[in-house]
Amino acid sequence: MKPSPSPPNTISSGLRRHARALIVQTGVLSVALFVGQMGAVAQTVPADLMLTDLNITGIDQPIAFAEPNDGSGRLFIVSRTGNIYIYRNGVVESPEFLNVPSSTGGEQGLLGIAFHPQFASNGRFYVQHTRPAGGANIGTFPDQLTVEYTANGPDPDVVPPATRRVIMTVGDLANNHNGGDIHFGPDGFLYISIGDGGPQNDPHGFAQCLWRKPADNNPASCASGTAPNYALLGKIMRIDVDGTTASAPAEMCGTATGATANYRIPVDNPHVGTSNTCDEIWHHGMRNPFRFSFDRSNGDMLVGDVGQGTWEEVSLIPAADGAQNLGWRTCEGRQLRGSVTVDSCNFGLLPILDYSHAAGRCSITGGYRFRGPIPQFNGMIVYADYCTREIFFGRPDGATASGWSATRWENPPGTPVRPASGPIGFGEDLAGNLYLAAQSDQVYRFSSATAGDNLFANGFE
Ligand SMILES: [Ca+2]
Ligand SMILES: [Ca+2]
Repeated sequence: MKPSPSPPNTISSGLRRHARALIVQTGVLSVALFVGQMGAVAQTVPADLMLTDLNITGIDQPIAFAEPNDGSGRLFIVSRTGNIYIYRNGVVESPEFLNVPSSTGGEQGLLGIAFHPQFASNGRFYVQHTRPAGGANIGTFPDQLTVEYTANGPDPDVVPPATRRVIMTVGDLANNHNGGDIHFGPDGFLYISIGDGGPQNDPHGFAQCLWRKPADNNPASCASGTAPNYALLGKIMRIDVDGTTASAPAEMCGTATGATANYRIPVDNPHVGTSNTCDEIWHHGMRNPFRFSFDRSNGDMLVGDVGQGTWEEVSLIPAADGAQNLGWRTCEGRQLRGSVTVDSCNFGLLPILDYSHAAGRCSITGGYRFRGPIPQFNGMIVYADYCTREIFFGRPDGATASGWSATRWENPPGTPVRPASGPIGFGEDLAGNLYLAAQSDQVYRFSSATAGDNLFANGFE
């Protein structure tokens, strides 16, 4: 039977299973969730909150984590230099789950992983990575690719590379600002972040352009011109990977026009039905949305957008609230780009939290809204700075212009809690435990001996 585009708000049987699991978890956590929703004073940092080093060795630049809801107890850890590992029973297993050959210069590499909501039955998962050297690329630098693999077969701990299918291709012009995070939303659609292409100050104005655009150093020319045309840079995309499109129309910008696309456009995407707007786009106006996440309790999206030279920012976007413009390159944080005048930006969606490059800070990683088994910590937004290695906790305060404020994690007071090297990724397991990956191959877990953090140690199925 020929598949048809998924209607909005329809939940497949597999997703219903997933939804039931979430309801079970929500029920157990209901007291903590209620407290979290009370707002300003609910979230506190347990005095014994720790950044526990899992003493993992042999993973080169861990950057992303994911746990499929398949009962296997496997946590998957992505190495930026191209491998995906299985972590189970406290051990990194050998051989690796899969190698994805990738370019790794600058910020390129294997950057994210997402398991299909029905992975337990269909074996499908998705990665975002930079094409290895030697391929035919759209731009002057290797393309950013969204790729599917299938883990079915006699040994599901190893993936046949031949199951690879390219889903989406985005051209690039520099080795930085590749975004690269990838997650399924609670609606069952796949979301992918990509930066403005680089190198600095979005010279071509891709982030504010919703259409195919030449690299002409003219942000005002948001129109299809002489090929190659760039699109989808500086955006978060939303696509349906449960079907194909036989002949991609021009409004599908992540595949060649007229070719078979290995995805469909959700019918309620915000730019469907308007001309000269790429239909994959969910949000736009970002510089480098290097890491984003979904709040597992309510589906809100949290975007950490890396700033230029002055401000780093975190935006919180309500679930299903598409078509947001996060303001880059007009604004940086809650300010005009490069301005030190606080709250000088009145363009686009303002971030709930930002911080300046004072005191050596340089680049945001994260974050997540903590929903794991440490009840006092529930609802806290967690993010980190790559250069200073400081970790910040954000919470609603009902007082500042954004309604949110953040504090640096210190223990003892005055001494920041830091990973041993620059933080480059966060991730959750099925129980909501939060992990932090650091540049020089460390993996940490947020834990609290007294706050019941083993409550869901074996998952909630
Ligand atoms: Ca780039
Ligand atoms: Ca359109």
